[in-house]
Amino acid sequence: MALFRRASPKDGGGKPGVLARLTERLANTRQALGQNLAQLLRVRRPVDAALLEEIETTLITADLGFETVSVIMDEVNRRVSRREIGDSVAVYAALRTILLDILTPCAKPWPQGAPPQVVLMVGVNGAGKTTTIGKMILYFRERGLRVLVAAGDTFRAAAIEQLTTWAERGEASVISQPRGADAAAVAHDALQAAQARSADILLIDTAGRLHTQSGLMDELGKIRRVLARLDPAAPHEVILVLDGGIGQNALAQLEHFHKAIGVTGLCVTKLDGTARGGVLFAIAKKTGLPIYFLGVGEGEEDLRPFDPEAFVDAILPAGNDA
Ligand SMILES: Nc1nc2c(ncn2[C@@H]2O[C@H](COP(=O)(O)OP(=O)(O)OP(=O)(O)O)[C@@H](O)[C@H]2O)c(=O)[nH]1
Ligand SMILES: [Mg+2]
Repeated sequence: MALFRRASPKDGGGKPGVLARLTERLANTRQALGQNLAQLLRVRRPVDAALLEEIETTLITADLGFETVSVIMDEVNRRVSRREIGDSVAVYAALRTILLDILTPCAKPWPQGAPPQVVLMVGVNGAGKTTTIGKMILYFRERGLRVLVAAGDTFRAAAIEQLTTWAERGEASVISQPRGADAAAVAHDALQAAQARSADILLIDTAGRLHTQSGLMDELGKIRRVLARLDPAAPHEVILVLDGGIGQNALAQLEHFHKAIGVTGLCVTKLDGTARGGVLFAIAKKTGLPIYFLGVGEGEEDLRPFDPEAFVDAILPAGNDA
């Protein structure tokens, strides 16, 4: 599946290019990380302890997390002592490759298997689950897939309406039951419908929940068991939707959800308007889980298949010109 294009000279005229739009959306993270590093490293100077300390502080401030930063700094130090890095400008270039290397293992194409592929979307309240599903409906439909959605958030009538509005835009059918219904029953009906209608992909919305709400966490297990009765391989994917704006807390959420339901991949939302996008490096380093999509806005075009090079280019431009 073609992931999003890198910027090319053709992007120059008229409509801003894909990379330019991503750069604009990630402006706050670019400022926190790229511009601060560029300021520090743009003027050629020798690498000394004070400079290394300033780099470390900048990385921590940009939400990369202590552990990830210490791995990065170890690598920078190694390269300095091997004389691969001679000055501040070389440090900037090295940081770009080190950061890219952290993200690259997490860039995986969307997995494909025998249809219907069942995708359970989970996360805390307001993380962006329903919006991401809405964008995914359009994304997969554009690629010729038959999409079905399940309104598994049965707590609020508004949640069902929100999902239905997105589904109408994407000409996808919604399987729902009245508010208060059993979410596992909705998931069961939806998979039966997906099988009967030869859908390619079934996206199941769920209510937001916290790990402290054990009843709600158990409900995810029930959904899983009910789905497996109809297809032992279902759900094929359990996607945790993380709000990128919460910084390091995303890691704690991930741990809780992983323990409760087993997460197979991630979508990180709301990377627009936050300076905390550096958390992506911490997520990648600590989990190694596939990151399938980034959310960089509320519109349908604001779902980006994860492209580490484009992400690094957007927040840490080549040529030290942030
Ligand atoms: N700026 C921005 N806003 C987003 C993004 N993704 C979602 N939102 C907004 O975040 C708010 C919450 O999104 P929802 O999709 O309703 O979140 P949810 O996880 O389904 O929430 P609950 O169902 O209440 O748990 C909405 O106002 C969305 O428009 C994003 O990538 N960028
Ligand atoms: Mg929702």
